Amino acid sequence: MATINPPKTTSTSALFDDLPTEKWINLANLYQWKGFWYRRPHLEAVMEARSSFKARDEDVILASSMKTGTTWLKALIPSIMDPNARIVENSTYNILDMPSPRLFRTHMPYAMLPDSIKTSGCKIVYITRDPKDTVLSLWHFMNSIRKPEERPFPLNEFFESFCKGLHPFGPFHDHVLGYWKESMMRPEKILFLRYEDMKRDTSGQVKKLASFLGRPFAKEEEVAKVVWMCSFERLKNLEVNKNGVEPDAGFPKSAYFRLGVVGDWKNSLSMEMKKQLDEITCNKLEGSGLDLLN
Ligand code: PAP
Repeated sequence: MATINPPKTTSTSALFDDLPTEKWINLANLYQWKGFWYRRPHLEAVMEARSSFKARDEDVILASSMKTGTTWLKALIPSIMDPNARIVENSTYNILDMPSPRLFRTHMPYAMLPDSIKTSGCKIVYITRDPKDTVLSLWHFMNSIRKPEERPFPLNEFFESFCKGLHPFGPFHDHVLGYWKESMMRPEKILFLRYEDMKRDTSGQVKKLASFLGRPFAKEEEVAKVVWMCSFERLKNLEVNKNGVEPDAGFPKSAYFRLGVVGDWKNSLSMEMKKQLDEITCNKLEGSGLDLLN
């Protein structure tokens, strides 16, 4: 599955001087553009995609904010579209040469997607998760690239930053709401999934996903096979995921398969943190009809 990351054609350097910028957990500068925060290479890719990406009607776009279940769906979608498909991890692909159906993944907010994705017949699958588990998953993930002699990022600061919406592709809640509202208006265009539903009723959600993609299963055994092929236990124990390194950003592959459960926040977030983030979530989602809390 490729990233929506076409080759650069224009210079965007001058623009960055004028954008609001903040330091994120002592690690990277984030730039704010049209209401969302990005690391510079991500924002450059978003801008390039907006100016040059041309969606095809047969494309499938997997969208999410960070650490909400993308890796799981990156396995499920190709398995459903083509049972013999292998997951491609190569963002240097020439996307113009890719045969249809092309499968893409992106963390772009809905409002920032290239127009052709919104107006063509392509389908979007969005996955989200309780923000308490999301922030904790992101914290562990960022710690996975710390050197052994370095201490973990302070959880308090990391959490506060997340609550303020200051994290790559944040604010989290605005990201979720963008796709949620659109999925309500165009359910045939956007399938909105929650990680918790996927864990509770994996077969049911996988069948729903397959029907949405126009590839409904003929037999129950096929569902069971895809569910097993893409299960956390199986993927985590593949040699490539135990020892490989993600080519673009250099993260160990094992960091993408940490625990894979619902409610791990209870082991690390204090009750004050839970209250604070739940309140933000309730306020932000009020009246939307969406419930994210576990
Ligand atoms: P990304 O934003 O870097 O792509 P993403 O795959 O969305 O990350 O999220 C990673 C989370 O999904 C991890 O959660 P955890 O930190 O709470 O454990 C990871 O363990 C979980 N995950 C990865 N693959 C699967 C899977 N096959 N089934 C269930 N959960 C999974």
